[in-house]
Amino acid sequence: MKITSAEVFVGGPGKNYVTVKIMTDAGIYGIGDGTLNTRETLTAEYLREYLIPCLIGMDPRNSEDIWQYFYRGAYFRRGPIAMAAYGAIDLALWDIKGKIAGLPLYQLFGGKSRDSALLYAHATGPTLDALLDSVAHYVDQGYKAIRLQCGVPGMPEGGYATGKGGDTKHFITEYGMLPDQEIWDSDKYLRYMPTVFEAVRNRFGPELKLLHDVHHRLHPREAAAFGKEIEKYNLFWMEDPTPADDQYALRLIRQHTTVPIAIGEVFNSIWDCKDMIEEELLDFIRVSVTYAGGITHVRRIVELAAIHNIRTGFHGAPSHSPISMAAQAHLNAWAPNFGIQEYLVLGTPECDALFPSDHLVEDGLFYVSDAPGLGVEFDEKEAKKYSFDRRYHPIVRLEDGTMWNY
Ligand code: CS2
Ligand code: MG
Repeated sequence: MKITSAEVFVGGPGKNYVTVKIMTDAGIYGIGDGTLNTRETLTAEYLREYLIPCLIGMDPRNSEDIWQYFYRGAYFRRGPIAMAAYGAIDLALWDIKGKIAGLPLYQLFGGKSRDSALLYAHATGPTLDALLDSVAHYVDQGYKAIRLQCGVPGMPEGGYATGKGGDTKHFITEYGMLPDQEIWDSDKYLRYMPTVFEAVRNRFGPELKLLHDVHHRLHPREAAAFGKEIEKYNLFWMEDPTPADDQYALRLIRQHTTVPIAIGEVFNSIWDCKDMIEEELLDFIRVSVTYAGGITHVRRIVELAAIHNIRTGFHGAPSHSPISMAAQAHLNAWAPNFGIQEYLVLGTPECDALFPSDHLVEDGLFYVSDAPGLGVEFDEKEAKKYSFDRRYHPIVRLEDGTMWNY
């Protein structure tokens, strides 16, 4: 069996999804997602200019060897762009493998460890009242786990994922045509945020699983003190308390608090998290199949995490297309150390038309499809409606102008 051609598409409803489609001489094809939010065309070019020419003629069934060929063969290893490109190909090759076998991917990983996977939704509000409405909205939809982001009095509206005015129930971060600027003040945030958890617990009780994303904004000592202070609200996790590239920061946090720590959405390889996993400095690993090298590489991270009692909490921001969400759904169905899945992406009619599938979300749970392979289609006719639209992440400054971490 041979790969005969591969194509890359960039675009989608409000998103620059990077979708790769790999064709074979057996008539079977596979699709993969290589969307690297706000740098999408770079992954597309990496695929078109460097990877696809080598792929032609390869046997698509040898997904491990093809992964190693690209990873070892590049000499300059890793980095989100390259890893997202290898990931896109890897997903497509696993899709092909599943279709050859006539089995959903979770069966090839080892079968189902659970009937459905717990999801968490994003509740958000520029004010506490708006946030409480947003939480109520997701509770009504049956979500059992909800991430809380709330505007902080004294800081301009719209700071990290908290929305500005209007209906924030369906808020999704908008990315500007040039970088928007946010202002941040850790002291104001640290004083206010515990009162938000208190209000949510008072209204929604002890059972709802609550998550919170600090988005890399604190110093290690601040994060340690914050974690200690919010222990009584029994959070499911505190995410990215400090800049994720500082692996040592977690040591200080860990020494002072038992609040569960989730980290890893910006990691692109096992080398970014191997030490923290082995030192057991985190509770949830948040890599994604998109920019951490696909199923082949992420499975290695999941296995390492499993022997250290660390659970998964794969990244599922809206920049992931339904293709990588599907790949993660198959891993979630199998992984003995599954924790939770972030969920926002599927569900709009435009997105469903572009990526038809029968994966099902009900009552805050994800039921993986039994269709062979990834169980997602890609409608090329629909894809013609969309084109690349350059977007940037916001940048963040402190009140005195100092650059900070988005
Ligand atoms: C966030 C992301 O989902 C999350 O937890 O941290 O929304 C993140 O801001 C984006 O993925 C950046 O592209
Ligand atoms: Mg995050």
